[in-house]
This record gives sequence, structure tokens and C-alpha cells, in this order.
Amino acid sequence: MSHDAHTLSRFIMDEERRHPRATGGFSALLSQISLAAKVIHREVSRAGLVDILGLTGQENVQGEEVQKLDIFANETIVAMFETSGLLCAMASEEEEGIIPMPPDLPHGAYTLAFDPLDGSSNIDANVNIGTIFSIHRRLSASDTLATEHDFLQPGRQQVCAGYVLYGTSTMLVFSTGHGVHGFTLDPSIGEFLLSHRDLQMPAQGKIYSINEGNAAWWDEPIRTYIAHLKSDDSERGLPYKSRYIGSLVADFHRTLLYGGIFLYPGDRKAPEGKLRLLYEASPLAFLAQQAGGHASTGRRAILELEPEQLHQRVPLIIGSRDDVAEAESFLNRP
Ligand code: AHM
Ligand code: MG
Repeated sequence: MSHDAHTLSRFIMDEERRHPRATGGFSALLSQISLAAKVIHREVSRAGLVDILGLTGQENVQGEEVQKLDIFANETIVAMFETSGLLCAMASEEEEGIIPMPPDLPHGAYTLAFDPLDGSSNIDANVNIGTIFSIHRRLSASDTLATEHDFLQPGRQQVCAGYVLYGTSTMLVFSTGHGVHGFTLDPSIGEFLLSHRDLQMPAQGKIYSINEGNAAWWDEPIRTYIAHLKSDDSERGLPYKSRYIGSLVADFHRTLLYGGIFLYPGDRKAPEGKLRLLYEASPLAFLAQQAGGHASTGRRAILELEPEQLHQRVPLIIGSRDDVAEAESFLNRP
């Protein structure tokens, strides 16, 4: 085994040294995210055992009610940050309004928007799920209470974004605007170890990812583009392979590593698509851009959108630079 394994804690310390004016608050934020990730990982990895834990004596005899995993993940993140003094407010997919910090504790300079456990339809099938997060600097004055307005900032203003993927191994992937780095959890020592430094997405891939079950409601340009990707034209590298997990984090993670394109477009039934701008599309768009890829609604760059609502939905086309550009050209044909 290599003896110079780079832990997340050391990576954060090194980053801080490179930015001597940093106050340490930001590093504390990342440490807190990694702690939440480990706690959620622990629950996710024993999810399949929940119904039989009584047999192994790991559950009390009264058989405590087992919490749903997405609720558990939400409460874990809220509890971990509420008392941290690092944030001025949070926003979660699981809660309608913003989550204020306790009034009697110090408030921090950052907002945190998150999807605590994305891909929830996959939980019971033992398929990958993830946590997505997005951090902005607050807009309002530090001596006032944060409002929803602090969250309605374009994605390009994120100071950190990332996700945790609970998969064959658990990974934390994030960017603070200096490249995208991936850390893999070694559960035996409870540490995230740097496994993917400065991830770069291939400029073009060979995989497309879309829920084709929605094809009946697609507009003509999307139909034409997907038909193009399926055409028999080996000289142009076609057809592409199709992969769709139905967990955004997992589908994005594959796209980040292998290249290609993921689409959740708007259609006749859901004109704005399904995915949420602030804590799904925008953080992944930040990572894509940092890795040399791109994210678009089909017409506009995701990172340039001015959000209007906390839970607003947005069509998402994300992946390799050239693939997204080609999709845009199909979608914008006169
Ligand atoms: P969720 O937040 O309810 O889990 O929904 C988001 C998920 C994404 O992970 C995934 O990309 C998408 O929904 C899949 O939707 P569909 O089942 O319509 O293909
Ligand atoms: Mg979600």
C-alpha cells in the first residue's frame, strides 16, 4: 500500500496554505460535509439490512421505527450545520422554505443548498444514490437574518459545489473553483482519500443518457437529436451507447469520467423538465465547467441563469463540451 495517501483533511490544509487569507471557515465547511457524508454512507450501506437487523441484535427489542433514508439524510445535514456557525441559512429539496440558523448562535458567511438523497426511487433496489450540495457567499449584510434572496444567485457565483455518490464505493467529488477533485471513502479508517485529482471530462464521449420513456412528450428537435445519436454512421462515431441509471449523481459521475451527454429536457408534459436548478443542475454545471465540460438548458448556460425560486426546475443538458454544443445546435435549428 502507498504510504503517502492524501486524505481529504490534508488536502484541505494544503488548499488553505495556498490561500493564506482564508479564515478557515471554508475548510470547516468541507470537513463538516465529509462528516455528514460518512454518517449518511453508514446508514445507506446498512439499508438492505434494516428489516433483518432484529435478527442480528443490532436493533432494540421494541424494534424502533426505521426512518426513511432521505429524511434521515436531510436531518443529518441540517443537524450538522445548524450549530456549526458556518452558515447563514440552508435550503433543502426536502423543505419548502429556507432553513434559518438558531437565532442565539453565531451565523456564518455562506449559504448551503442541497439535495440530501437524490435518486430516491433507486433506494430500495440497491442502486446508487447521492447527495448534491451548492455553496454561495451570502448577499445580505452579516448582521441581518438571511433570506431566500441570498439563495437566488447564478451558479457561476458558487464558491464550492459537489456531490457524494453512494455506490460500489462512496465518493466525495467537489470543486472550489480550482479543478474537480474526487475522494474515495476508505470505510476501514473512516477517511476520504484523494483518488481522482483534477478530473477532466473528455471533450466528446460515446454515451448518451436520457429517460426515453418520456419520448412521447418530447419536442421534435430532441427526437431528431436522439435519433441522430442512434444512427448507423461509424465514421462519425455513431451510434452512441445508451446508459440511464435514473440517479442524477450516478449518471453525472459516469459522464464526468467517461464523457458523453446527459439530458433531462423539458417536454410537453413538463416544460421545465424535472430537475431543480439550485441544488441539482447548478452544482453539477459548476463541476462540469471546472472539468472542461458544459451544462445548458439547450438555449442558455445553466451557470448564467438568474434563479427566481428556491425549488425552480430547469431543463438540463450536461456533459462533454462538444456533445453539449452539438445538442444545442440541434435544439436551436431554425
Ligand atoms: P428525486 O430528487 O425525487 O430523487 O428525483 C431526481 C431524480 C434524479 O436523480 C434523476 O436524474 C431523475 O430524477 C430521474 O427521473 P426519471 O425517473 O423521471 O427519469
Ligand atoms: Mg433530487
